[in-house]
Amino acid sequence: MEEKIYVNRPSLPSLDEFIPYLEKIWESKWLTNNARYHQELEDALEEFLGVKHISLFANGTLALMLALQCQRITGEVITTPFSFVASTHSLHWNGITPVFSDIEPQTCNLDPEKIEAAITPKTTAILPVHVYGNPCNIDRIKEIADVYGLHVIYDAAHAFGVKLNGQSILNAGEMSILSFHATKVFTTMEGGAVISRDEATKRRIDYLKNFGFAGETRVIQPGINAKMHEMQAALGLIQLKDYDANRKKRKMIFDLYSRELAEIPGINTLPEMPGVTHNYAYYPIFVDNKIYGRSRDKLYEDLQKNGVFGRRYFFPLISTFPPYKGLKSADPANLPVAHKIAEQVICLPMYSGLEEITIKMIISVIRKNCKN
Ligand code: T4K
Repeated sequence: MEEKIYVNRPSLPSLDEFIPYLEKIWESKWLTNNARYHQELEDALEEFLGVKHISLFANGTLALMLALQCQRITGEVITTPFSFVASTHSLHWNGITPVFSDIEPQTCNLDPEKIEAAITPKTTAILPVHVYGNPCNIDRIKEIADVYGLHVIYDAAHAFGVKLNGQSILNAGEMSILSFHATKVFTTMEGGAVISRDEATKRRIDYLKNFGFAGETRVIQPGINAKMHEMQAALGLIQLKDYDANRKKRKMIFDLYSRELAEIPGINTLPEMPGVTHNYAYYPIFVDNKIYGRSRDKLYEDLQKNGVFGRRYFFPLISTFPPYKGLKSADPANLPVAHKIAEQVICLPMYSGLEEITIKMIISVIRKNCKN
């Protein structure tokens, strides 16, 4: 096969749609620092996502780092090893010690029932991740946080547009962060956001991402430059118009995968989550090699030989990387479920431009490999 099939591809608007926005930026000579499109995108996203106080960022990693900084989180923070490495790096950059806690197999998210055992006198917060956009058990996490007086900041990088019982999942916890990276279902090339609960917190976040400036001459905090610029914001405005149509296409792909893969022994998928409006950002499969008859890595290689470049999100676990593997909580004995899942997972290609013929080819490679 000539063309490579990647795990993700951005759904871009036509250049003709983008050019008028660029012309306006050129005319105005306002390129960044909370200019017109930046303001318009904040308003549009608040309305679209059903959240109140959004602050746009240059990327999701800076959004996470500053959310933690804003809440003055220190000491130890309980988090998941099964995520993109930026989740834990954001703690490290704040001088915080990550404490890894195991995940639940049915969602791949932090297992709330394991959290209490990880709490110490130094614990100040929980940093859960809505992995693949599947909501964490937000009620149980809130209960634990309330009992122990902990902050909760959600890494919602995968959860753009996700709802639980009709309500945005981004309103859970004290803050949520989003990523608008090129690989996400809503992209500004690079980009991200922090969702705060009140105006005062949003103001603090906005100071922090602009060097700590509160006005022309007053610096109130050692902030950083984490601002989104006008070209990113313009792309976001156009992307938003296409989001629902693209989600509909992803849902069709998701359903097709689910129907066909259900018949292949040893290929497991995540169970339905009642009450969830999904964004269909990822399609993870979990290879049970005893039943399937081949290892995950063998299937991964065979897919690549057929031009299909899925990804093993999230293998290796963050807790196995050199900066973190020496931590007591990184001991594999503490994280058996995460280790098992990281050894089984492949995220299959999932994006609105994926054609049915390609999906059927991917499924046939998976079926052909099955030794049962
Ligand atoms: N928290 C979580 C839970 C996250 O998943 C992420 C990011 C963050 C925090 C941090 O947010 P950001 O600071 O990134 O906003 C990718 C992304 O770089 C990363 O944003 C994302 N998570 C992570 C899950 O995936 P890689 O190293 O797998 O990306 P890459 O470049 O290999 O791209 C994957 C595939 O996507 C490519 O094979 C082809 C396609 N692609 C990629 C790019 C960059 C395109 O078609 N066009 C593109 O421009 O990390």
